Amino acid sequence: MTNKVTLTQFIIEQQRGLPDASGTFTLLLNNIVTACKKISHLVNRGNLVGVLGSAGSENVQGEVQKKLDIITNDIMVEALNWTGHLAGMASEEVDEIITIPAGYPKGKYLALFDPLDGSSNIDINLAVGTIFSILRCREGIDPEPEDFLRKGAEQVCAGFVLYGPSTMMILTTGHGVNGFTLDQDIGEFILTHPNMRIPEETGEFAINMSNQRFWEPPVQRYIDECLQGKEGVREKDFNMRWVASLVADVYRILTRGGVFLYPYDLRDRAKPGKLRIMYEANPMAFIVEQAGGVCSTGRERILDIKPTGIHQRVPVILGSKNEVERIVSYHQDAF
Ligand code: AFP
Repeated sequence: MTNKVTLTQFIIEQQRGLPDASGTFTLLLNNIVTACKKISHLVNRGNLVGVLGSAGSENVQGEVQKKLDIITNDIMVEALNWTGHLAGMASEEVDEIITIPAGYPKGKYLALFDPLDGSSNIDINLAVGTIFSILRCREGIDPEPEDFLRKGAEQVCAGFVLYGPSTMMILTTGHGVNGFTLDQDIGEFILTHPNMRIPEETGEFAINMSNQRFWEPPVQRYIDECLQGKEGVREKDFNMRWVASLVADVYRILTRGGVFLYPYDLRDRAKPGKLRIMYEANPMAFIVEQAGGVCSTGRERILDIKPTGIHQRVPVILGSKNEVERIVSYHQDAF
C-alpha cells in the first residue's frame, strides 16, 4: 500500500478542521495509542513473558482478576497520569476514580477505560481488547465521581483496540468510524478501514444462550423467532456467533452486520445487565451509532442514560438498525 495514512496524521488532519482545537486531544490520543501498543506486545508474547493466568484477586465487580487485567490497567494509568491532558481517570478494574498524582498538571479531559475486555479469553488465546472513552471536563479541577457520571452522548471520543490476529484500533470522534491496523514493522496504526458502516439488514445474532431462562419476554420472543428460521415468522434462517469478548463481537458487527444482546437479566435484580455503562456500553454505543447502527437497553437509547455510578451495569442491545429497532418494538409491545 502506498500513501499510508497513520492514525496520528489522520487525527491531526481531522482536528485541523475544528476552530478551537489546541492539539491537546491529539496528544492525549497518542498516549492512549502508546499504551495500547505496549498491551498488544504483551498479549502477543503471552506466556513467553509470564503474563497469563489468574492474579488471585477480585475486582470491584467481584470478578476474578487475571494478571493481565492488573498489568494492562497499570500500563494505561502510567501512560496517561503524567501527561497534563487529564483531570482524572476511571477504570473497570479500580474501585474508586483515579486521581492525577500531585506534581503533575491537570487537564481538561477525563479518560475511562476497560484495559482488558474479554479477559476470560486470554488464557485460551482468543481475542481480547482495550475499550476507552473520553469526556471533557472543567480544566484543572480535582474531579469527584459525579464529574464522570455523564450521558454517553457527551463523549468526545470513544474507541477500542482489538488484539486479534491483527491488532486494530477502531475510533470515533463523532465524525464517523475509522479502523486502523497496527503495522508491527513500523510500529504505527495505519488507516485500513475508512468510514465503517454497519449494514442495516442482518441474519446474524450474538447472545449467551445459557442465560435464556433469565431473559424477559421480548428477548425470548426475538430469539425464538430467529431460531424458527425459514419456517417461522421471520421466513429466513439466522446464524449465531458469541465470542464472549465484546470487542470481537462488536468488530464483527462493524464489518458484516449483526445484532449483539446482553439483555436485562432476571438473575439478580441489583444487576440489570452484565456490561458496564461507563467502560463498555457507552463507548460501544457511540461507535455503533456513528457507524449507522442502533444501541438500546430495549427500553431506552444507551447514550441518553444518566449514569448513577461509575461501575453501573446496563442491558445492551446493539448492531444493525432494522434488527435492533425490531427488538425495541417488542419491548414496547410488552411493557
Ligand atoms: P470478561 O472481561 O470478564 O471476560 O467479560 C467480558 C464481557 O464483559 C464482554 O466483553 C462480553 O461480551 C461478556 O462479558 C461475556 O459475558 P459471558 O461470559 O457471560 O458470556
